[in-house]
Amino acid sequence: MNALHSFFCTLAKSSEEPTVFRKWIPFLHVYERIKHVELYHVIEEQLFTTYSQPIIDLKTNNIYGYEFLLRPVDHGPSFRPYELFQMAERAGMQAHLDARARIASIQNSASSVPLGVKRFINFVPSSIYDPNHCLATTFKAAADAGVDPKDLVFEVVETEEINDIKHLKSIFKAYQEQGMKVALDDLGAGHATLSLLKELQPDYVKIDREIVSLCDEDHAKQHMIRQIVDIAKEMGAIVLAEGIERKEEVQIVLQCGVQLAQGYYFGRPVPTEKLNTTSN
Ligand SMILES: [Ca+2]
Ligand SMILES: [Ca+2]
Repeated sequence: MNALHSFFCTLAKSSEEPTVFRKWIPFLHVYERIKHVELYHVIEEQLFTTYSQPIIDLKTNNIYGYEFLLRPVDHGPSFRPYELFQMAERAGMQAHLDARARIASIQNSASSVPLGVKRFINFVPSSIYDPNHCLATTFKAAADAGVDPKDLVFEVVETEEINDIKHLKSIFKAYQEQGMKVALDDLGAGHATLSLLKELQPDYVKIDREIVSLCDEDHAKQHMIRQIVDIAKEMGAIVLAEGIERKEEVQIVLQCGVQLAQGYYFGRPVPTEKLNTTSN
């Protein structure tokens, strides 16, 4: 009985939650934590690490930055990042996971990425209910790790439906007030549209891979890329093309005026600690 009791106490605990609320975790959250106990342990014991994928400046061919991606640790339980985030949402642990993932990215970048090279880090807007309060640990982690705020770019995570623009603007503002930058991810995919781009005025725009893939064979895609570049230029935002896999795509996005590129053509995600930083 004692073992069972302690098991349930563990499942009902999340270190981001104030102690006073721990007894009042909704049943559905506890149910999800039991149903996916392995994923629960991944989040609670932080059995994840970060991989980094290079972002190239097409003008200089130098590494401009890296996007940080969540991955399982060696010899730990395997998981797909989106499944982990979906489970975390259903289990009431999304804010906890999102904050830990941001902090891990910042800390891992500190030892492996040189000063001046940008760190693109994903975030889930709905997990940040009060920007200044929820991001305090992120800002502290950056200061403690000695990461220059200017080198941090926070991008709205790709699967998130953006239905509260006012809220998202307040998150962008909180980051920018710290001297950090913000990016609109997956532009051109389901949720991220040109009108949203105009509304949000991010520092960076990431064009979704769906538009970039085979853009050399599709005039409608090229038109869309040029449109995005024109709008971004007006607001002073830097444009990045995601999902580049072929030389032909590099040539087209360059012709369209895109400055940054990311994709397997330039490099796959690798464990952050294994980055070859000497090339910078
Ligand atoms: Ca992203
Ligand atoms: Ca993306």
